[in-house]
Amino acid sequence: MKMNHYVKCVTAGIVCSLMYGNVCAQDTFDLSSQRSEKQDVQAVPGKKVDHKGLILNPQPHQIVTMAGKTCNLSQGINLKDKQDKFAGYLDFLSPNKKGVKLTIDFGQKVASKANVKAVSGAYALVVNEKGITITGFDERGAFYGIQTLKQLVESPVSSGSALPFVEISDYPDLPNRGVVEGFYGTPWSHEVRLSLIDFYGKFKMNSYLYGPKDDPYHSCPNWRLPYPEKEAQHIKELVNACNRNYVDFVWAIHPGQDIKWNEEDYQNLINKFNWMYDLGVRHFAIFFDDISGEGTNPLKQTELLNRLTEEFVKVKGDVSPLTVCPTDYSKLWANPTEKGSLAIYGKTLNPEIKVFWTGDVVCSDLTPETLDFINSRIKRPAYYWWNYPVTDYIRNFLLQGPVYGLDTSLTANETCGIVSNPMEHGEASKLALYGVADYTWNIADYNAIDNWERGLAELVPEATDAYRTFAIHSSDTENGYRRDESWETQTFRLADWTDEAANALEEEFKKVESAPARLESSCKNAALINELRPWLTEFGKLGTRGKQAIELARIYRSGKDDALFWEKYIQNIMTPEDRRSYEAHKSGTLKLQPFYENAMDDMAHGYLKKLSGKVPTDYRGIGSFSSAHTVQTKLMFDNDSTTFYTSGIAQKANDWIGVDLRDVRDVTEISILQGRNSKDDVDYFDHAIVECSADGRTWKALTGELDKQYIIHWQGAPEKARYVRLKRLDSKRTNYASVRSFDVNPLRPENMGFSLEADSLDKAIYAFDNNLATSYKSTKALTFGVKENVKAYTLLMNRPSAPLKCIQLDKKGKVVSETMIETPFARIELANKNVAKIRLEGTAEVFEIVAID
Ligand code: LOG
Repeated sequence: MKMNHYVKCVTAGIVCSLMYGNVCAQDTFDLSSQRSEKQDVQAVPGKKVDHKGLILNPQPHQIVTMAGKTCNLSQGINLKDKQDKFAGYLDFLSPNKKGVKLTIDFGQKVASKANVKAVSGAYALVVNEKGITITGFDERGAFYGIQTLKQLVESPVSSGSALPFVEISDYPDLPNRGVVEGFYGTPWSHEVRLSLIDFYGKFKMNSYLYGPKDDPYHSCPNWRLPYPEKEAQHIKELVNACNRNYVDFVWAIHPGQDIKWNEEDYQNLINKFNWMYDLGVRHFAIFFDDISGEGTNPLKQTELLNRLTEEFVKVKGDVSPLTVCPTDYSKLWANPTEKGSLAIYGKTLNPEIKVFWTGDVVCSDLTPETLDFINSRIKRPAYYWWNYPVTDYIRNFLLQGPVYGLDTSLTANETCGIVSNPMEHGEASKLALYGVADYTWNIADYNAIDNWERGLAELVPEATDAYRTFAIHSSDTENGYRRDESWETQTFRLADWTDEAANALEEEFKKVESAPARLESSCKNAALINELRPWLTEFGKLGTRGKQAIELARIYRSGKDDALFWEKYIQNIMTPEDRRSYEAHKSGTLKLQPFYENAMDDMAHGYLKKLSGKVPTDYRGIGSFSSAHTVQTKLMFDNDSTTFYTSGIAQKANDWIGVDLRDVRDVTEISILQGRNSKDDVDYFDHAIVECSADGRTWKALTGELDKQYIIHWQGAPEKARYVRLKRLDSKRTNYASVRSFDVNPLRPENMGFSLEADSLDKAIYAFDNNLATSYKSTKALTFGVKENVKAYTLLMNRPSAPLKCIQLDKKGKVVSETMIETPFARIELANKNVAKIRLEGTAEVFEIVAID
């Protein structure tokens, strides 16, 4: 299981502009109108480039094309494989003694003649009248030259056989580039791993660290045991696949949770390494992340690594230097002092050992500052473990956005390499890895948007546009490591409607609606579609309801037909089951779903206000956190104490979470449930006060100081207020803040002002709460007393499965009239002044019974 500290960790890296933080200083103040869907995410840098049909990834460092001249491959190639290594890699070309000469060679001598940079993986590829020449600095370099040649052949510019004359001189910026399978959750399948290893080779990534948290033989409890036969066979195959792709297969062990610093466990580790060695493994890592207890001791950790270096790595002779993930892998909790474990690593750890770092927080951007911090302590360029596109902390999301947040001025002097920690969905992770491959190879030229555009086409050439539609709206995390999403789509609040904006958005929703079918029918990568499918299903539904929200808004805006509006409105609301399915596989959380939510809510509010003549009680969340003006706050008002609103960032001085009652009201009772669960939760204000305000500027305390109180209740003489809030007082706590429910003036059967008889009285009040967000499912009969001066009722229901009997009764219970109701929108005219009660018989979901005076 994931460690608890994680929630704390992801908080600090998110920049948050506290819109409400200084609200008191503003002149005009209307919290509800400010409640837009602004979110604090960094925009994606870069723009799409016209590559003139020459698509190469990673982007080579130097490429010179000679216009108009081409090399004709239709006769095949005559291979001069100087060191007899690559015949098996050229299946994209056909051999022919009379064909174009393809010379492949490598080694320092030939490389220096061909001006190839002296780093592993560097190569030159020349296509000219003499034929094709690939020169690698080393064998891996020559292999990379072949990969570039293959991409060149497959590029549209070559139309299959007419290669343009080019001179490419290329090399990797960082010595270590690749992937750490280091997530919690279902480890990748063998097939997916094999497919990914080919992908690494194709895009010049050279490192695959094997460390899935939920492989018991990597971690506790079985790290001391050899792999069972089948798994061992698989490891062998992975090593072979990596060797074929010039990828270092780095097998990692995660022993820290129960390691004993004694000779016996040292031998256990050596034994395990030897077994892995026998399976072909030549690269090893030790991960000390996410552990507690003895295992975290940095002196013991470095002692172990140094001893393994002497007694295992050097003794074997063909094993490369070790890699380690320290327990202090993020600035968030790393002890920065001389006595801290990072400084101890710096002083004592063998300088050849690579040390991982995840940045300022667990999932964070790669910046020169964070590398300064770590490198000055560990005394070597850190190995960056980028926790993207990993989703083990948000398993209901799929991250399909561009790779960005990696500084483009960095060099190998600051970082020895970068590995991405991907999603448990291996195929769906390829889009991000396509970007990581590009960035780590050629940092300064990295163009995030352009890479993403090329990646989409590379992965789903048959339906790139549909995949793009899905991906652009499936990028953000909603909470945690925020990513831009839907950046080409303009959404709006109903009050800002223009036909032009509405039509454009409607078109986009139609594309969203049709994307799943377009992908299902065209995309040839079945494994990818299998991973995407649950999200695609929800995505299509989101498209439909968004589109329908716009159609509905047109009816709403015309204001002509209340019955028609209601018919269409109920067809477009999400049932609790709809919400559960959407929650489980979310996309469009930054703009599309909020548009839908806000549009439906705004219409419901305006519609009910028009029918009832009163401001509806669909209260809204407000607060100091940036997420406080988003639809996420609705979870405080859903009458479900298992769902909660969470700040999504660390709490700090003066933070608050509150409610906009949408009108100045007499506040007499407030009930708040803090935290995500009932006890021992850390995500709450442990020192707080409840306040209210009529204007949002001056606040009046309603309670005293509340200490460590999850359940808060206040009752008192009426206070005129529009806003109520729970405000944090002095505290050392830096966790998120979460609220499960925030009830103001909760309705009760006894304070309704009329009699009520129903199967479930506490739920029957939802039919009279002047709020369309709640409803009551009546199964047999609902009977309510008629208040004085009421002339009629408007009934707003879900479509009834069978007609409903509406019986009007006098004081003595005698039937005055009986009618049948068959439509969801119905008006009940009182038969005469003696009618004292109304009984609705039958099964119906009642949203609201609106009394008309
Ligand atoms: C774990 C990692 C996990 C990631 C993202 C590291 C070094 N370790 O907080 O296994 O996938 O966060 O949730 C981690 O990042 N710990």
